[in-house]
This record gives sequence, structure tokens and C-alpha cells, in this order.
Amino acid sequence: MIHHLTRRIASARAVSLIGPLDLDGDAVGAMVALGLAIRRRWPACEVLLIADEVLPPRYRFLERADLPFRRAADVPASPVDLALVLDGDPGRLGAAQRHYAAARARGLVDHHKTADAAAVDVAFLDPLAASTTELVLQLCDHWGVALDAALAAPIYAGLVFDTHVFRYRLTRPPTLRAAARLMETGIDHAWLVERVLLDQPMAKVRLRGRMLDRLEVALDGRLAWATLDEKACAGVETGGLVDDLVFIEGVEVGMLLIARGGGRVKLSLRSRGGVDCAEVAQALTSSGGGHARAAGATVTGPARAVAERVIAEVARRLNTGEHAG
Ligand SMILES: [Mn+2]
Repeated sequence: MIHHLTRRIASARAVSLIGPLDLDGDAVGAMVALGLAIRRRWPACEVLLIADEVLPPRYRFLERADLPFRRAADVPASPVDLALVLDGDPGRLGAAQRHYAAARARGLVDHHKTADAAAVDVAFLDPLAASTTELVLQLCDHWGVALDAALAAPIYAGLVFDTHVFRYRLTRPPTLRAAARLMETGIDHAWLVERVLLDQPMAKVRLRGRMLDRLEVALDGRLAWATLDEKACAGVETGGLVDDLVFIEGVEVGMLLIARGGGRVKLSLRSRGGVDCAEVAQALTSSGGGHARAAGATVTGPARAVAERVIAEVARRLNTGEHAG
């Protein structure tokens, strides 16, 4: 896989690196790091970074003046030799979709277990990688691109974002060895972690307080949940709030419901036991999905009715999965 991708990039005059909808620290880090690595290895290759949205303020410190992020709607879709989607599903690109479609060849660099190599011309995938930036580091090593602080910072940003600073399951010995190598370039670990993860807008902290105030439990304390309405969430980025609902003693599944306009509810699920959140989200609506431990969906109906449906789905899985470990 790595050789095939390398050949494709080596023969390309222009490569687009495309981020999925809802850019996160790993997607942004992977775009910046891979862009920089390609530029260093093949200086004549033109590299474009494209996403549906403008770069979220949190990640602006990663952007380089010589590799600016372009909003898909602001640039014409050109038939570049290769378009690569990083850290996401080529079916979820928003306005960047037409850039992907216009390319002569299409590919994927990703660590999601649902990534499908058969759907693209070239892929570099590893569902055991802790972040897509961990795969970018492997590409740098394969290409002989020297690791310095400029390259290490976006790679490290993706690594700490996706593992929540090495807390989650995909943190393995190679992840920590990679982290050590990255730190040895002189990057500031504490500063990067603050910028990428810890610093929160005041409005989000207050919203978290409101969420915790409304905490309810079900299924003998094994599911914790809360509901917020659209008004309370106005102007606040709600990503990650649901994580606070699953790391509670005895809780295995966390659920956050955000009531949106038009009778729709945004559902976010987290699991740390045997319940597969993606299955639960899919049981509610065919457009639901994600990972076993983190999933979501947009469902029609009153929030409480949606909650009851989720609780019933989780209850079935808790009962049948009792002895599965
Ligand atoms: Mn990722």
C-alpha cells in the first residue's frame, strides 16, 4: 500500500489533500504534515489543502503561510493528478466533494476501521494506528523526510487529539515511541496539548455545567444521559461534551441529545464497555454510524422519545453481551 501511494505521489504534478466535514485535530494535523512532507520530498509537486469549511480557530496555529487551507467553495475544482482524503470518509466531504471527484486519481490515508480501500485508486490504511498523523509519520520515514519541529508539531497534534493525550485504547507501544521521537525534535508538549485539547471557550465550560446539571441515569446506572436544547447550545461547539457522560463510575454508555429545530435531535453516544455505539446509532436510523466506542446520528422525534429508544437498544445489548467480556 505504501509503495503504491508513494509512486502515485512521486509522479503527480499536483496533489490535493482533502479534509472531511467537521475538521478535527487529527484531520488538520494530517493535512498540514503530509502537505509539508510531500513538499520536502518532491519540491516541484504543487500541494493544495482543501476542506468544506474555513479552518476552525483552534487549529489556526498549525496552518503554514506556504500551505494555506482553502475553503472548497472559494477555489475552482481542478483535475489534479491525485486527491487524497485524510482521516475521513470520501462520502462526507461537503463542498470539497467536487474537488475530489475532479481528480484524475483518488485515494485515502486513514485509520478508521470503516475505511474502504476498494472504493479508491490508492489507499494507505491501518485501523490500529492511533491517529492518521501516525500514518503520516510512517510515510515521512519511508520517504526519508527528516523529522524536525515544524513537521513534528502537526503530527503530534493529531496524535494527542485522537488519543486524548494517550488515554484511549489505540495507544500502543509504537504510538508512545512515535510520541517520544516527536518530542525529541523540541516541540512543546504541554503547550500543544493546551492548544489542541485543554483550552475551552468559557461558553462551552458553562454549557458543560448545564449538561452535568441535567444528568440522568438509566439501566441501573450503566447509562448516563443528558439533553440540551438548541438555544442553550447557540454559538457553542458541542464536540466532546458527551465524553464527560461515560467516564462516571459504573457507567458504560454515555448519551447526549441536542434538540434541534424541525423536531430533529442530534444524538451522540460513547461506550467503554461491550456495547457497540455504531450499531445502536444504526438501529435508530440508517444514516447513523461511527465507531464501536463513539457514534452519532440525527434522529426525528421528541428528545425523550429518542432517549427511550436508545435506552431500549442499549438494554438489549447489555443483556445479551453480559458474558462477552
Ligand atoms: Mn483520526
